[in-house]
Amino acid sequence: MHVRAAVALAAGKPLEVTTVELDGPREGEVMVEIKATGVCHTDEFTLSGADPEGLFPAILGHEGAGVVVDIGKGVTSVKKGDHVIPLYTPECRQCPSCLSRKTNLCTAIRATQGQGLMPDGTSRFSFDGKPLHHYMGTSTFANYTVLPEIAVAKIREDAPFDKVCYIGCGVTTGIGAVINTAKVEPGAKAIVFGLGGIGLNVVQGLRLAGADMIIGVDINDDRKAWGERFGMTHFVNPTDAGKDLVPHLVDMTKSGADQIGGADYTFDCTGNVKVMRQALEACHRGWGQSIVIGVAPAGAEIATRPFQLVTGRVWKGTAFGGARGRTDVPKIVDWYMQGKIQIDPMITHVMPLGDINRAFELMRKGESIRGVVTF
Ligand code: NAD
Ligand code: AHE
Ligand code: ZN
Repeated sequence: MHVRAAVALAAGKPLEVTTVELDGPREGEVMVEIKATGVCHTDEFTLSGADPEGLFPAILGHEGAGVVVDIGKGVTSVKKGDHVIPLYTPECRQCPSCLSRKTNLCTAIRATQGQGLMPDGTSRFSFDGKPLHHYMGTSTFANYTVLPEIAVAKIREDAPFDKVCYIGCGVTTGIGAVINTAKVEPGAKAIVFGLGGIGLNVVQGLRLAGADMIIGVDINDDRKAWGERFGMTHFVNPTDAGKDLVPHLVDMTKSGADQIGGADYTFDCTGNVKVMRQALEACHRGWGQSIVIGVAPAGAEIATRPFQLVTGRVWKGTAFGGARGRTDVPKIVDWYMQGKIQIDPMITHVMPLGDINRAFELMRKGESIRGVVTF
């Protein structure tokens, strides 16, 4: 069938909005009509050419929501008409990783997903008779897409697509990093580096977890008001603190008898490896944990003095906030519908597919929190 899609033809080029061909779902696959999709910084990271796994031409997009319109042979967990959120981290519940209960990183289809292909090694999308790559197993920058059954989370039907699409990545990643990965406890002191679409969700996750001190760090002063809106208690612009950023942050966290200072938890939501180092070194000696969320460009490496780890700081990373998608995503949709978490104010721009390049431009300029495309 013909579908409307934004195609990434080459790295560094704007997406081309055009009509492409989509084949129906094969065994174990479902076709989803995408109703809305967010644009995450990871889409920009891949489009820019910085992603070592980036493939072109491809249909990007991994933060969608929609309706199942067709199912392949053997599909049992969803049916036509179900509302779903595509999962770039699937949950097969059978692979060694899922069965370990130690990680959300299901390995059932990761190899083919990284090659831009469906699990059977082929693509469902084509353009001018040539195959197009899928992206992160989701390819939500199209009004219809095909996904493996294990890569969709069934959600309640009263949830608005143009809001809950954000749960497909940003919301779950930020809140999940706090709850699942760091396991932040009430009263904790935390620092969030980067107050964009992910960092603000870390902030609201910290508030939900009962953190006492939530310091936000961003080079964009406009982000102070944004952070405060979701629970941030202090703001620091690193440009003002200069080289003394880490000691400045450590000083801010000193209190009473504890004159050592340092945060219980820090989160990198920038993808900048220098910031990742600052985040680790701003942790409390003996127990502080730093969670890497940001995705760094090909070739980038992190560094610190091993002494930072010897003295008890812990460096961790998280993908999709440690969430098991089919199990956890419907619950996060419920939290939104119950008013426990906010999404609406973070969606600063809504546009049709034809304007999708504007969502990328707004993000590059720091003028949006989340741009959402509706179909
Ligand atoms: P964004 O562009 O909305 O936000 C990034 C923020 O970081 C901006 O506010 C920017 O001003 C700030 N920033 C940039 N450089 C900084 C610096 N040196 N110091 C302090 N602040 C700085 O991006 P986003 O959508 O929030 O994504 C953030 C990162 O998280 C990206 O690297 C993205 O690829 C990654 N990500 C990872 C996961 C995961 O599962 N691990 C999921 C989603 C996104
Ligand atoms: N392909 C990149 C890494 C990209 C990456 O780390 N992606 C995150 C999700 S970012 C969502 O916005 C992720 O889930 N990683 C785990 C995985 O299996 O991809 C690279 O550097 O090669
Ligand atoms: Zn994302």
